[in-house]
Amino acid sequence: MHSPRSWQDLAVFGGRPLFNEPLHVNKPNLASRDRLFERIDGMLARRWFSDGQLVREFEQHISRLTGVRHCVATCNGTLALEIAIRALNLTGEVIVPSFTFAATVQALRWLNITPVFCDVDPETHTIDPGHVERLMAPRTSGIIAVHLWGQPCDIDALTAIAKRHRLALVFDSAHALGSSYRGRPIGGFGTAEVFSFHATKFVNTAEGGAITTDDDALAARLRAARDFGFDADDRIVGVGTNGKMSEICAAMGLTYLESFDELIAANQATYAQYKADLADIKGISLLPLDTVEKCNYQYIVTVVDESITRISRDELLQVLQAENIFAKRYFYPGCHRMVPTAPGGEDASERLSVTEKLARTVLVLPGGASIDNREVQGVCETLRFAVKYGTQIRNAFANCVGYKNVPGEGPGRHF
Ligand code: T4K
Repeated sequence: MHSPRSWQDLAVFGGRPLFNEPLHVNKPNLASRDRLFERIDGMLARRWFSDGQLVREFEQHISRLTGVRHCVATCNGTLALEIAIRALNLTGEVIVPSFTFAATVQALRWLNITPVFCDVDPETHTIDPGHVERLMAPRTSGIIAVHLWGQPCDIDALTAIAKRHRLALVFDSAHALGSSYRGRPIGGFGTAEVFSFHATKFVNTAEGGAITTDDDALAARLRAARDFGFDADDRIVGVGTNGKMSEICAAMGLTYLESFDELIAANQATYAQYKADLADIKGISLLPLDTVEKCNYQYIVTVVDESITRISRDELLQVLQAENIFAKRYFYPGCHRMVPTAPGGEDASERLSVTEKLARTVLVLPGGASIDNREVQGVCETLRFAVKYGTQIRNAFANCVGYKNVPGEGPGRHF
C-alpha cells in the first residue's frame, strides 16, 4: 500500500491503485474450515442433502438466539419475504420504506401487491411511523418495516399503528441478526420477522434466509408454503413453492453461528477504527449506532455532506473505486424510482425527501470481520485526501483532465 503525493497521483487520474486486490463491502468473513468440513462429511455420510438434520439444527439455533418459538429456514431472504407475505394473505397495498434493498419491494411486486412508499428517519434511516400513519388507506393490508443497517425501527410506534388498524406487521430483519430492541433480540417482534443469510451477512449460509414467528398457525403455513404446499402428513394444504434450505447451506450457517460473538467483536472493532479514523474528516459522518442496545456492526455507513466536502458522494465513489475500494451507494436511487407509478413515487422530493437525500449522500464502506486495520486506514486516508483536494478533483472531473472513468455500478443497480 502506498499513499499518493499529490491529487494527480490518485488512481482515478492514472496513478497506481492503493490496493492490488479489490476491497469489497462486506467480503464474507470466514469461520472454522475444520468444523465446516466435519459437517459436510456428516452430510455426505448420511446422503441427505436438503432440508434435513442440519437445517433443523440451524432453525433451532436461530430460534434460541432470537427467543421465538418458530424459525422457518429458506433458500434466501427474498423468498422468505415472499412466503411470509403470501402466508399472511397480504393484498392490495403494503406500506414499505423506499430506502431499502430492492428485495423488500420486489417481493411485494412479485406477488402483485402495490408498494406504498414511506419515508425514513434522517438519523436512523429506518421507517418513519408518523408517515406510515398518514399513508393508511382502505386497500392497506400490511406494513413491512426494515431494521436498516441492523438498527431496530421504532417498533413500539409501529406495533401500536398495526394494532390500531388491525394490520399485519412484518419486519425485514435481513441486516439485524444479533441486534436488540429494549433488551429483547430482534426476531420476536411484529407478526413475523425475515432474515437473510446471504454471503455478505456476518452469519451466512452463502444464500439463505429465515422467517421467525411466535404464531403457531402461521409457522405451519410457512413450512407448508416453503415445501410445495405439503404439510407434515404429505397433504397439499395450500399454494406452495420450493423455498427449502440445503444442508450444505445450513452447515455453513451453523459454523458461523459458533463464531457469533467473535464475529460481532471483530465487526465492532472495525466500526471503532472507522469511527476514530473518520473523526477528523469534516463532511463525512459515520452513522452513530445505539451503544445501549446490541448491534452486529456489519455495515459501515457514512453520509457525505457535499456542502462541506466540496466533492460529491458519487465523485468520492469514483476516486475510491479507482483505488480498488469498492464502496457502495446503497440504496441508490431509492426504490420509488424503480416503480414511479406506485403511490408515493410521485412528488417524491416532497413526500420522500429524507429518502431522496440519503440516496444521494449515503456511502457504505468496506467493513465486517475480514477487513484489517491497514485496509481501514487506507480507505480513510483516501477519503481524507480526496476531501482535502475536493475542489481540484472536482474541477479535473469537470474538465475531464487525465480522468480515468471507472466502470463501476451503473445508476440504478441498487434498487
Ligand atoms: N431485505 C434487505 C433489507 C436486504 O438488504 C436484502 C439483501 C434482502 C432483503 C434479501 O435477502 P437475500 O435474498 O439477498 O438473502 C447485496 C446482497 O446480495 C444482498 O443480499 C443484500 N441484501 C444487499 C444489501 O447487498 P449487492 O447488490 O450489493 O451485490 P452482491 O451481493 O453481488 O455483492 C455485494 C458485495 O459483496 C460486493 O461488494 C461483492 C462482495 N461479495 C459478494 C459475494 C456474493 C463478496 O466479496 N463475496 C461474495 O461471495 O447485494
